[in-house]
Amino acid sequence: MRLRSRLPILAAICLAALAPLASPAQPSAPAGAVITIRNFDFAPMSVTVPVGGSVTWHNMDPEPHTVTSVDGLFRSGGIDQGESYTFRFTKAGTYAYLCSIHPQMRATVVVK
Ligand SMILES: [Cu+2]
Repeated sequence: MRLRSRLPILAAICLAALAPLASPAQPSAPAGAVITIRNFDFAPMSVTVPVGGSVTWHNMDPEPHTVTSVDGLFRSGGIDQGESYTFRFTKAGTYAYLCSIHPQMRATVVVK
């Protein structure tokens, strides 16, 4: 169990060591993503992050929104204008979410 929990750290260290050899197109650290909430839309509507990556939603609208996963994994509560919510994804999968206040606002996070 203990060794298992260290494996992602070891992998990150290995990736960091190899980063200078990689092409510039490849990120050198586990990437995160930022999603802007504006005009009652999530932009971009689909992001892909690696396992262990974080996604931050930033609300630009003068209206509160939420980030609520369809399967119940995460639930931001109201995010006011200028505020953010961050969630770290630890398992691969495709996560559909919506704004619980405006359920027509829907988007997806892919973790792999
Ligand atoms: Cu909303």
